[in-house]
Amino acid sequence: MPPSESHPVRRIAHLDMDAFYASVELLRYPQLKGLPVVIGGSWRSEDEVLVRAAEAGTRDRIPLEEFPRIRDYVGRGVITTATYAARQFGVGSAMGIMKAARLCPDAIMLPVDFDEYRTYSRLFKEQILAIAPLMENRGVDEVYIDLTDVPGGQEEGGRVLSAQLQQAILDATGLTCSIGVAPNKLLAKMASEFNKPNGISIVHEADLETMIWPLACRKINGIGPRTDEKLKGLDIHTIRDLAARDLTWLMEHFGKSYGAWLHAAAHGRDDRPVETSSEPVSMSRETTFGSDLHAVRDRAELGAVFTRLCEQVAADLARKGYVGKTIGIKIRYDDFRSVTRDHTVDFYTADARTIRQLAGQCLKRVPLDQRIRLLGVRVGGLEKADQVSEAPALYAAGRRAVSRSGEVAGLNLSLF
Ligand code: TTP
Ligand code: MG
Ligand code: MG
Repeated sequence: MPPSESHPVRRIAHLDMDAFYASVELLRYPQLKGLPVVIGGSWRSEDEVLVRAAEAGTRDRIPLEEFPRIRDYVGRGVITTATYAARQFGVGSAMGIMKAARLCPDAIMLPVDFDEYRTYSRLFKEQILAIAPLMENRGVDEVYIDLTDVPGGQEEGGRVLSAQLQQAILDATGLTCSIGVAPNKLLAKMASEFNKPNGISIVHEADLETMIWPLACRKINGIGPRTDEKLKGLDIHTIRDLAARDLTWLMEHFGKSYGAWLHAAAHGRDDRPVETSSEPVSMSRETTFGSDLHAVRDRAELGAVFTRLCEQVAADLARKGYVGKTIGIKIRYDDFRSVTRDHTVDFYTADARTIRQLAGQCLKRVPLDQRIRLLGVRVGGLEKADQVSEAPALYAAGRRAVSRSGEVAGLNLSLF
């Protein structure tokens, strides 16, 4: 259908906060502006200086030399994010702290404060909603916004309204964000990265060949590392390469539905609506151990951690009013290899013991002869608790009987 006054061109924005966790921390410590700062790691004695300053109301006056530095960190774990100054050293999200310390030893390292990030997340989203009510939550620091019918949303392809959104967010929070506006979510998501930080990028349908096709396939949200490897093996590197393959060929190599999706994505086609009440699809908890644990030797400790993770996920579900039917685990070994296993049952649950039972079954399906550095528990396939009927207690009781008899039968797999 050609655009007309009653059917204007879709203008979809993707808005993503810049270096979000780090930028929120910089609001507390403005003296760190422009410096390499990373966020991550667990609390340690060096962080006491931050606590004392918070109590005394002097956070913005902590002298630079008193801030904890990454080179002094001896624990493990990964960085959640880094300021743009730190990124110049090659430091970034999900990087091991040890590696980051080698790349930029002088970087200041601050512990994470999720409550604070959630507060700012709510705050910036409220600003958007006041201007453009069709907003889809995509996590703590990003949203899609349908600008199509918002007054001024079509002006300069959405640039005018985007600037207004940036200003409103900056005024309310002191934080900057980047916005991409395009005919759909797929392209908007890519566009929001074009001019980071504090940028606006406008992509029209006609810009596909010049702005999108030169990009690596991996830039498409939905092409993960495995597909990317496979594409490379087929000599497909850029989105242009992908667009050059025909539909049937892609369906032969990637299956009917994924092949068709790849074809559409390469041509910039995506009609997914902006979903205003986006619900979470899963909830998870994970923990990285202070030192690697062994499944047999450290069985008691691992078992206790495992139970606690299940209880935490159950509490998260209860607090948010969800139940789920896919229970999964994640393990990262000492060589950084990760495995996940999940299991879908035919009822919904938010019960800690049921989750523990089912997650325990998943655990039996992974090799446990190697040391473990991370353990995680996840519940997916979520529904609102008041929309479905739950049968956790009954199931948990039945399951216990099964696992007891399993042990009697000599199935020595139930490690936890
Ligand atoms: P991102 O939006 O991916 O990153 P960012 O906001 O830090 O930086 P950018 O300017 O490039 O958007 O993620 C938002 C927050 O989510 C980030 O500040 C920290 C957290 N996060 C993690 O904890 N681990 C991760 O691997 C990633 C990618 C993000
Ligand atoms: Mg971001
Ligand atoms: Mg983001």
